[in-house]
Amino acid sequence: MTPPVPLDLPGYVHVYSGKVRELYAPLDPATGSPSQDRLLLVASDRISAYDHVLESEIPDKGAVLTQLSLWWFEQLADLVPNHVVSDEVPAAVAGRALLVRRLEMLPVECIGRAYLTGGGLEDYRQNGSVCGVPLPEGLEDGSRLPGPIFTPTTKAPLGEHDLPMTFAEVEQEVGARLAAQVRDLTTAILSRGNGIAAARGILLADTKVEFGLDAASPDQDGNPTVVLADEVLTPDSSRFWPADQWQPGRTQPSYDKQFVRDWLTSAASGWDRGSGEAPPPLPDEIVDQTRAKYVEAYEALTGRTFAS
Ligand code: Q0Z
Repeated sequence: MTPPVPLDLPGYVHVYSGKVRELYAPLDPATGSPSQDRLLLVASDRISAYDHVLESEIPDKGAVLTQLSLWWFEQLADLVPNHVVSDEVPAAVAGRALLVRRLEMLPVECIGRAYLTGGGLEDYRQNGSVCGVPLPEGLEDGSRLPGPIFTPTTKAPLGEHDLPMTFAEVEQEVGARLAAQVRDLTTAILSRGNGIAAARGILLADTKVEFGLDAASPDQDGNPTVVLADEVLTPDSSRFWPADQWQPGRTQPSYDKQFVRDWLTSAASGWDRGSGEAPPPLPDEIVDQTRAKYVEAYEALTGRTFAS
């Protein structure tokens, strides 16, 4: 796999590459040294499927997800402060980047689940519980859970898979007070998200959120403020399902990636998912249909028109 070349952004230094996003640090114009308290978070148009980053890009995907995340941060602002400083960014990344507060990130992927699928379903089938949270018998792929649950994982290095954590393990990592705080915030964010999405015909099966600490602004008790970071309630961090096609007992169609998955696993692609080979480039028609689904999700959720 060839890693993408980071953009040359004058006034910024590249600090990290994720699968489909990049992090930069602004340079202090006076000293030329990287900022210690700000980051530029840039979303690319890259897309992953079946654990591969595809060579085909989806035009405007980075901008749609950035604008959606920004909109969700506003919808959630009464529940939790967020890391956004500004959407005024270099022209080369206009619309698809945010300037954010640099936080001390908690070493936990905070996952909330409202429906059972994916890794949660595997854990349930083996143990009758997910991350130690006991669940009723008889649930199937896509079942709605009795209530939203917190199913944290470790943050594995890039290329490795995250592992389920129990709540007790999160407590050991960050302390009991913070563990309870991020658990309650994660389920509150997912519930708020589902409340808003339901009215638009979309289910949010699960979501991954990340929190950081802002030591510079202590809360009422003098503890560092817990801040919602990264991206929030985007199709890359959450499973979006069309509500009218929800049918427990099978794999649910994905709101955004279904055309990609269906084509990659069809005879037409000539690709064998189990081969370890890179998937082939997507046909233009699959790219166009997928772009339209991202825009449709953005417009349905926000009630805004996506302007590229
Ligand atoms: C986010 C990631 C990538 C995008 C670190 N506010 C923050 N403060 C400190 N660190 C982070 C954030 Cl958001 C942070 N990530 C994940 C990687 C592009 C987001 F390459 N890693």
